[in-house]
Amino acid sequence: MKSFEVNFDGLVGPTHNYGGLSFGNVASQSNSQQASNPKEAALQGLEKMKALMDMGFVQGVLAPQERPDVGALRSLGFSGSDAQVIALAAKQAMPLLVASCSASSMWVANAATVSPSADTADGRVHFTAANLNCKFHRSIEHPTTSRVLGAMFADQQHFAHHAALPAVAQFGDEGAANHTRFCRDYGEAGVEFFVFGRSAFDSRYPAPQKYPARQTLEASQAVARLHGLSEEGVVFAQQNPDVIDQGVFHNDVIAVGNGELLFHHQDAFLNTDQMLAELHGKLAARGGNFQSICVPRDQVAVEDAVRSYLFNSQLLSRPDGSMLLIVPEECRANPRVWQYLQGLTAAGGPIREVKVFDLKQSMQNGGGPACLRLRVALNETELAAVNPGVIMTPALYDTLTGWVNRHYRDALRESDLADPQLLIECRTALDELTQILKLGAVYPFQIN
Ligand code: SUG
Repeated sequence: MKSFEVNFDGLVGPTHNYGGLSFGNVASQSNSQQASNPKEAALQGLEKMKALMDMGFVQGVLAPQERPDVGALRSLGFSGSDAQVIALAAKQAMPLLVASCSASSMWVANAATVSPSADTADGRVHFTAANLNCKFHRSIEHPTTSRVLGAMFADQQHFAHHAALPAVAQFGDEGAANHTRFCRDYGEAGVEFFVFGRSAFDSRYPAPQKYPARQTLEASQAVARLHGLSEEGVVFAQQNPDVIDQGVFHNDVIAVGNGELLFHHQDAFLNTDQMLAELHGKLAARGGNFQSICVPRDQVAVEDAVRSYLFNSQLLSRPDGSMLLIVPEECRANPRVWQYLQGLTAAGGPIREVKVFDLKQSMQNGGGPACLRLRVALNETELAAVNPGVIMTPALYDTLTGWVNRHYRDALRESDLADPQLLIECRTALDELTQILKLGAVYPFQIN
């Protein structure tokens, strides 16, 4: 049976703004308070989805969330009508209003961890929504994420959904941003690679000194258990704490994998040789031939990787067996990174082509091409069981661009977040979106 890797991209929400909310994420911190352009952000994302669809990849869409999250503000003690809740928060605790307005659910690589049916004990595709509990503005995403994923992958015969892990730092889970799957073919059993930043219960693992390690070993292990993965089908590895302290807040800022290939920076991991040997051995036992491309620090420094998001790229398999790398414009702007990429594609290795996309609106908050997509490997039967409303088509692209152009503002500053009209605009847009994507009622304003 044929199988596919489907990329579900997060549609940028109408409140996209630069809140400076993510300590440890260099772009988020340095662009704080700048004016954003939500319309441009959403259109840039849609452009990438369309381009992948046009290249023949199966492309999906993941809906944004209702913001400001009035329910989250109410849970923090603000009361009255929705407009009063927003006004009170703006007056008394602006940082909380900003957090409740974040469109951060666009970075759907953090929405969940997904294990394809070929890897799981019960032969279903498993999803665990990420608790994202390192940052308040992201910790409020998972209830709606679960409802949206449930509406997209509703057939229980094929899809199993797990609630987010307990919301404590010991089980900090950032979803697929720290998870990669290696396989010979998407439909065959593979090796799932979980990268963690620290251990919550075992002090032998070093931790970063400056910035938080968002993903714990214990969270990764829990997800692997929930999904029914076998010991032969998983590898756990620790991220190098020094690179977390340089702004690598997720592993997908320093490594990307696809098929049998891991593309990574020299400084990405601890105990790299041992880890590569384990990946090689486990994939070989599944009939695969693991390969890795290590980018040396003397060609691309960690700082260049963080600024350009070279590794926050999409590594895609083409029908002829070669691979394509989708990178953000910032890679072309960095001479060392661009030179490295020229050499990489000329070298005759598996990565033959680089395509560049302008995702500046998202990049300024630390979200590149890889952050914007959730990968779901599906066989033909499973793909047929996905809600067809969320699969990108030329007609859906036209509908969504029209929808964005009608509902989104082209400038948003912090002071605009206190405007009660923004909530009304967001709800009006999302109500229409649930009909476009055939999701049913998934938002708090629709179900409460
Ligand atoms: O969690 N930025 C996100 C970026 C997530 C990137 N995802 C992956 N690497 N997979 C984060 O730090 C910034 C929001 C703000 O500052 O307004 C933010 O949440």
